[in-house]
Amino acid sequence: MTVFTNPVLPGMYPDPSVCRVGDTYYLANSSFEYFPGLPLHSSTDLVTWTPVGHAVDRPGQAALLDLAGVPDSGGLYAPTLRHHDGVFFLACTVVGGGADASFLLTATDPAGPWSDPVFLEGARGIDPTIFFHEGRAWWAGCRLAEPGAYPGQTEIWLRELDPVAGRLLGQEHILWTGAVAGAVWAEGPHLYAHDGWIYLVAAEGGTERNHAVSVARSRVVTGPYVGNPGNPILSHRQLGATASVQNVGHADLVEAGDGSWWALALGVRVRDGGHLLGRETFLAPVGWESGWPVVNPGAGRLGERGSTPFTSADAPTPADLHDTFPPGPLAAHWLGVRGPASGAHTAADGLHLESPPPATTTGADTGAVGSTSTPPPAPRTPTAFLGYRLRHPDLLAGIHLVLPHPGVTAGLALRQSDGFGLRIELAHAPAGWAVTAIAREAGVDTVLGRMRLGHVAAGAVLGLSAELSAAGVAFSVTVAGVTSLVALTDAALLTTERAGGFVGTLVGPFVSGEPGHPVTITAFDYAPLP
Ligand code: 6LW
Repeated sequence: MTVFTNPVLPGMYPDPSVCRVGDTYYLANSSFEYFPGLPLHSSTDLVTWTPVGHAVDRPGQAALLDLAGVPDSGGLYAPTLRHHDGVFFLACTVVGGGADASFLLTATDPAGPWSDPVFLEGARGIDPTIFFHEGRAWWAGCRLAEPGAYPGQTEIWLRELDPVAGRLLGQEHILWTGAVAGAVWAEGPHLYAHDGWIYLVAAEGGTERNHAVSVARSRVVTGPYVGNPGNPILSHRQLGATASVQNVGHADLVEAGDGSWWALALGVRVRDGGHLLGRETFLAPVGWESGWPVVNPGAGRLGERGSTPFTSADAPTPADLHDTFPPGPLAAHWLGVRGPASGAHTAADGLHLESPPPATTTGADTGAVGSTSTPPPAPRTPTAFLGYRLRHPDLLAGIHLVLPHPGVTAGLALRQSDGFGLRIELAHAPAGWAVTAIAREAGVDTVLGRMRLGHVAAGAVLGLSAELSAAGVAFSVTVAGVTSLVALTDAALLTTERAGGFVGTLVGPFVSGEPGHPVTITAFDYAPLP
């Protein structure tokens, strides 16, 4: 038995999709504009999730997907992961780039290599799913109904799939428009065979407070589907604004080896009316009653805790991180924005992070990949940034850096989007070195606090940190072993409720200013606070 606390996969891991191969479960999540994209985890107990890699981890894949051209919260949406005949299939959509289309990736080992994307002609909309049944393969997706009976009405459509050629075949079938009349965004469909029925599980209500999961069933995959009279089978919308976990929806079900069923769904942890960790992956048991799935029987919502009857083959991933950027490839927990962070290199003394030249950058925070036909959504300063997912409501994160060249600015950023974030930065002004804490809201920077350091010896190592708690975000600087508070500020502008979009907050080092002067970051530390 393994006891769990929800979320089982904390931090920005939305739109979970899960499949089982023998005793091992594999999980895929959305990753939007970040690279490497489409994180994959494995587990033997459905609780302890170990990173196994990313389905999009080559610059060439990012270029084919035009990741460099996607806006904030565009990019790689809601994937579906399935395993059939020894092959992993991953269906996904890239949104907002030049490509803006659904595609298929395949691999025989989830750790890779994954194929280049195969774009499916005619696969309109988002949230594709794949279903292998009785020797045939099917592809379903979600798109706006045109014309819809009301604004935001979507339809779940289905066609047969040739999984080898990556082609849709035959006639299209409209399966479902959602359970509740007037509900927007029936989306995130998944199909399952159970007890002589085909079940269609889909989210609806939108990924905000009204999010929910509903189910319909049919004797044949092409329909007609009849809704569960007990719909929705999962939501927290009825709990009201004070619930600590909200926006629950977008579930994928999996049958365990012992015949038990489980759901992985997204939810958000709310503090002061908002969430800034992004949409996280939660686990719930699923029972069957009168031919319909019941999520968390007897409770009807996600539990704070629970247990599975399985044991883990892996040790849990430690919550603390002390990364000294050892020579070699950058650890996969580091994310680049819209492509690999090209200004980042590991060396014997740590990370060398260098501002990209203005002429070749496509925007903040990115080592651009591929060609960019779409202009960036907002003017941005060329910045090199590496991001690490925040996973805890209370945490301390910091970097140590060697005093940089006076022509560059280096710091620690809490990134929500290009337009929204908080940061602390070290820069040289005529009066000497100064550390400044800055809030960025809707693209406008406001100074929160500044500390003049005056003369600092060349080669000195300084610390910059951000402490996140119910009190807000405290930015501090450490010079010669003395730590001083630079600013204490509200964390609200890191929340999705304020910044919009689909992603959680990342923390990590950034460098802007003159190219050609890499800044040495000797360590990054992250630790949850009690
Ligand atoms: C995704 C949709 C959703 O495509 O949010 O919560 C969208 N569900 O299914 C972005 O993650």
